[in-house]
Amino acid sequence: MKILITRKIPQKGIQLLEEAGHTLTIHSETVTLTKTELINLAKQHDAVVSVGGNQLDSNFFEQCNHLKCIALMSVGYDNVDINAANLYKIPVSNTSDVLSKATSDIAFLLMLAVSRNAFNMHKKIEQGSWKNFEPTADLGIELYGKTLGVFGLGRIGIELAKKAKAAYEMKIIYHNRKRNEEAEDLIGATYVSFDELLAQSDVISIHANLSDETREIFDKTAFSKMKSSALFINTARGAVHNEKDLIEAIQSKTIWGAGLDVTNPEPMDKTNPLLNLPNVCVLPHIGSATVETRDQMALMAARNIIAALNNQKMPQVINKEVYD
Ligand code: 8YV
Repeated sequence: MKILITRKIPQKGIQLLEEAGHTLTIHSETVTLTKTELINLAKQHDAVVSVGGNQLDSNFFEQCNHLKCIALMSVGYDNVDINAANLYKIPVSNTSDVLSKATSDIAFLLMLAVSRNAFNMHKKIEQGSWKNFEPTADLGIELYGKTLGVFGLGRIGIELAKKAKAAYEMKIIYHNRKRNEEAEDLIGATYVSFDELLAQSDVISIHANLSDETREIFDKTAFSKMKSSALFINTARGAVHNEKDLIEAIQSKTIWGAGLDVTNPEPMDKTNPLLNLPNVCVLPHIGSATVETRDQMALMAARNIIAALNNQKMPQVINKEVYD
């Protein structure tokens, strides 16, 4: 069968697909396919490994309804119109779980970096503006015994909570659409309302999917309900927060600071004021970017494709309903 891979992926995934006897078209690692290019290429293939944020919308599915399956090399699937995939009974899989540890590491790194204003201190040295030790300057906030509020407690949030408890004995609260009782038992997290999460958290970390419900849920009103010493960490999707409102909240000292691995758009413009605000650390969406995790993601995507092309269920299928 012919498989389109929309960006170069780690060799382990490519090898598995080739060993299974498939013919691969691997698009460039650095150039993003336009919607039209993607459709035209997908029309010539039986399956697609979608890497990055390809917009797989209703038009894509209408035009490419011949596809046997799509494997995403990501856990997030906000770029896919699942209803349209269902309409044409195309199974879509993701790479859940394998990136939870690596992504939660980045959330942890940002939490600590923001609490100690690490990125700006680095810049100060670079610019030659750090002169000498000042006992009352450059003070951070300690995380020991503080409250971590997880917005969207799933696998990544659980991994972060475990680290925050082990390192800083942090108390864990969370807000989800529905309670996650398994996670409550595992990490001793307490379910709270959205407003309670905002009011009680010293650190809020986002681990929710981007959906109509969560789009820009962290806006001016939400920031105004947070502690003035609070840290806002987002490693999920940039559109979960309103960037203008976040800038204003930090400039007006409504909150302490923010750590972002995701922005809207990506890449963030280099003139964005967030890059020069104190207590802000920005990274270029590297949550899953480790050798080990990317290998696992590529292997998982490949295994899902191989299963589907063997007329078996994709192990990590998102839209199970296509098999009903
Ligand atoms: C990927 C991600 O790096 O899995 C996700 O949802 O955001 C990241 O792991 C990105 O989507 C590229 O595929």
